[in-house]
Amino acid sequence: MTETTDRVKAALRAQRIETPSWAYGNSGTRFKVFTQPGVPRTPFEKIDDAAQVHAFTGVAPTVALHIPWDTVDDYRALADHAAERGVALGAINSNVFQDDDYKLGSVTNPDPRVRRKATDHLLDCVSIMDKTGSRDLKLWFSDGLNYPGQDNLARRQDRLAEALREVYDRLGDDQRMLVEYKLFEPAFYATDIPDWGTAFAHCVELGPKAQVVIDTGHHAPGTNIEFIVAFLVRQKRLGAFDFNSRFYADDDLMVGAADPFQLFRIMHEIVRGDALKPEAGIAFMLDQCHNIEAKIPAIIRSVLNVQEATAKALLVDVDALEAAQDAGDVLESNEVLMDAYNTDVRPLLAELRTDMGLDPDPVRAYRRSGYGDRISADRVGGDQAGWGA
Ligand code: AOS
Ligand code: ZN
Ligand code: ZN
Repeated sequence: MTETTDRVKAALRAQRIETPSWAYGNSGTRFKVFTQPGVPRTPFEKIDDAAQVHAFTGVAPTVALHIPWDTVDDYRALADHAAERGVALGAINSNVFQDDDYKLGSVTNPDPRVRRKATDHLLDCVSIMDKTGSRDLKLWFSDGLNYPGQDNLARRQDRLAEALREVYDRLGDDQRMLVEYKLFEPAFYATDIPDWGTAFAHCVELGPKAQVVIDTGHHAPGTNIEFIVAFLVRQKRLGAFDFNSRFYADDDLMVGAADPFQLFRIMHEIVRGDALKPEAGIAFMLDQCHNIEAKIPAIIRSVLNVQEATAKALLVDVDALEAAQDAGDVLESNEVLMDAYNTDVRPLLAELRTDMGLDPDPVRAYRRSGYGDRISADRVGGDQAGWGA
């Protein structure tokens, strides 16, 4: 038991979870943005908040940026600021969806001028990565069609491939592009990268620096996401997760809140594929919006939820599972898996945090710290994240 505990603790200690800058700002739905006191007014303040999440959890040392929401004059100064706060800048998220020009698409737009503008933005993002030291460019396209016949589906794939190639060729040796797919929204009839298969095919065509991102909220209800994880890990094409949870659509709620069992199943495939360690190259990012709950403690809660699912996945008795699978024992295999899922890992995680010099209860420790009261008093006129992504 001690040996297992030590192994599980070592893996959890090495785990890294990236938080998104936009989750710290105000966000909402198309009906209403409820503003909260103390939200960051600048990218620098978003980093200050992200540093709190890392300080209380010990496993969230990087912050993803979004361009242009986090545009600053001096990216090196932002990176230095992050370092002073004990964190670093993570993935750069591009934005080719919020300009009027993109009504009919960005890189797939029928108008070559708009395509050029969108591709140039993506290239600019790579230049920003050169300054921030970020490894990953995350590409999400809102491109798609609302009506059959609106545009030529196949030609849009050609335009997409052309833009991706140009950006891919601009990447440095240590940089990657992460291609995100989404079944629907804002386009409702056809999305240009609707599923993992489309993202995967483009990545294979591009080369090894192109990897797929799985946003857990971007599938049809009932999709077996852990299958996608297992497949992409096996193909060495899973670059990142955008973790969040959903009841109906792309809800962007706290990961592990709607379906902790699904999160466990996903992490089980990660552990089975030996893909948890940072060297495996999978970025475990959150992509969430906290519309009604307090943001920093919600992000801390999300990190803890990922840790809990991971701890359970690490507790699966692999020898017993494989023996049962090889023997074709359906019930026993399932029971071995469920035993791990049903384990209360909270005491183990509390112990780990104490070992790491952290408070065993990060959410309450954050609340007690008074940081929330301080930012509410100090920051007046906090900005909107940009959009309820
Ligand atoms: C949109 O639905 C996607 O989830 C994007 O990953 C993301 O929220 C956006 O790119 C944030 O910048
Ligand atoms: Zn996403
Ligand atoms: Zn999304």
